[in-house]
Amino acid sequence: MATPLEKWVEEQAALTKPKKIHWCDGSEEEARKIIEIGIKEEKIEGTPVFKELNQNRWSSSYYHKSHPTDVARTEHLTFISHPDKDVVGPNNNWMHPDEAKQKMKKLFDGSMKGKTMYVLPYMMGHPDSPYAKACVQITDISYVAVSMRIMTRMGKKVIEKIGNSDNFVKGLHSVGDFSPERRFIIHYPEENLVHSIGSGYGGNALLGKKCFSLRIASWLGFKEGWLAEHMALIGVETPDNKIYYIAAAFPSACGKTNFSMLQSALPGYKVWTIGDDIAWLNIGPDGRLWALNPETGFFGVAPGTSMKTNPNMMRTLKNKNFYPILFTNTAINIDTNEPWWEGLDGEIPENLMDWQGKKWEKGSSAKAAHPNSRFTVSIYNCPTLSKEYDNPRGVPISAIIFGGKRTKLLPLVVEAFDWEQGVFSGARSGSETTAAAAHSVGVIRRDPMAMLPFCGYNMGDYFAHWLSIGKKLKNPPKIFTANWFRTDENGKFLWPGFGDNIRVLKWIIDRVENKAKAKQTPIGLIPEYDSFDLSGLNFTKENWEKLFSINREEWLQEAKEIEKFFCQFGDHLPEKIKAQLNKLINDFK
Ligand code: SAT
Ligand code: MN
Repeated sequence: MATPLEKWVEEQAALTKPKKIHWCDGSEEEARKIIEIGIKEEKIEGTPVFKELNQNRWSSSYYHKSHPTDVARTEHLTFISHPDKDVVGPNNNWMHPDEAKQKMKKLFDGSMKGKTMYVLPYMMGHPDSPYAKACVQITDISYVAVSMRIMTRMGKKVIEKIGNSDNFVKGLHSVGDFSPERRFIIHYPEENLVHSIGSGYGGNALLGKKCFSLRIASWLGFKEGWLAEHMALIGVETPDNKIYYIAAAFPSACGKTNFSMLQSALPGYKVWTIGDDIAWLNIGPDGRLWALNPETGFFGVAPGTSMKTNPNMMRTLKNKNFYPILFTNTAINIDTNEPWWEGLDGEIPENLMDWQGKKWEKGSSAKAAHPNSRFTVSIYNCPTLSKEYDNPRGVPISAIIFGGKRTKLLPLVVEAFDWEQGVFSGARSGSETTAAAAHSVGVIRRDPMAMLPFCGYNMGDYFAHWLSIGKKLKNPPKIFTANWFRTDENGKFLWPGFGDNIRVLKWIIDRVENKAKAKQTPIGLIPEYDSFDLSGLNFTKENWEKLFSINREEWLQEAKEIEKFFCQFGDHLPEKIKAQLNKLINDFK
């Protein structure tokens, strides 16, 4: 008798009609074979899926050039499919499951003809963790099969774990013809199911990542009493060898990966890495908040990564521990066959091939590496990996940080008065769009808890869920907001950032230990000048005042915009969040 898993795979094969089916065991040997197939057989518009890079300088590294229209997440083609539109909320695109299923059936029909169907059994979370989830993804491209080996715990054991049960998260993925017109990423939260077609790009195609571990998982968390969050997870070791665990939410392009492996500028302090993108937060048996990273790898932005900005990532990329390492849409040094990107250490090479496979003209204003070019590398390569990373329980959280990029308005660090106000400060947070889109520089995109593209249900209910988690915690972690990006009147960054962000973490820990002084303001508690470690930094009191200044007019304007944003959630917006907004306005009047 076929198991529910076997039956499901058979049904998908009957629909997509692959040439053959390969059940992956997740071994290194298998990954080598699949990469070989990607080099020799599989092609995207005539280009092999993989190309071997210089193995002497970048061991186990391979290059992948994606379809040129397929270089980022496509939020407008991403849907939550549930019978009730209201439940899905204004923060998601909605499609009725009947319509979605019908549409997808047509698109998947025969989509794997002539191709291999890879069946990938994987766990999100440590297999011994009570919080882990068993999943199976089907895909038709070697790149996704190999990426999933890096990003998740993949292997036969998962099949044993699933056994005869139907309790596993299902993901059906096909690159189809890569056409944006036939590209859809559809989540069915009631069925723990994701359909993805038309894209091979990370967040669209590695279904364990944003699709399951955030969108579907946020839904599970809402029903089961936990939180799936877009957060980095670190341990900060103090000079007396105590380790404090901190979860930090930042929107894309705010340096979350750099933060997760920060090299401390303060002697005696050290940051241990647990995760750079996703954290699952559970209320432990002791009533504290516990967190784990369900992933096992980094899918990081290459441009800007260097020995200066993130030395530990450069070491991770040169580590031989775990096979393989993938580079997607970077440039390639033609003479040495090494990956290259803007911001990498050293001279710009003489002969570069750009991310579209064309010779790059030196001095050209076009980028050689795509701005969203990526590396995919195992977390086990990371020299700062925390000893607690594989602990099935996760780690106890002492503090939560909500961040964003705000060149004005928001001080470097602010402590919330309590959980409720902390949830409000996460809910109102936003980030400025970057200079990449010239017309929209400085535009604020509200991005509550950095979850706007990833919360799988009505965000008003999500705020309420956050509030209810706080009520259930015996000793809720302190909540902070952080902003590394404030500028002075000449547009110059006020704060050095990177390794110096440890000073902010130190103040946060001192607050957790009731050791540092803080000053009350309408938006929360800010550091007293003499309670914040600026030792060894040439940082003037004048700059400090600018970094922590709170401008009444700007905040009243901000409050108006927050109100406008909140409005869309109608009666799903919790009264307590409304009350927090009113209090903010009154305190400034
Ligand atoms: O969604 S991805 O994981 O591909 C990248 C991101 O964090 O936005
Ligand atoms: Mn992310």
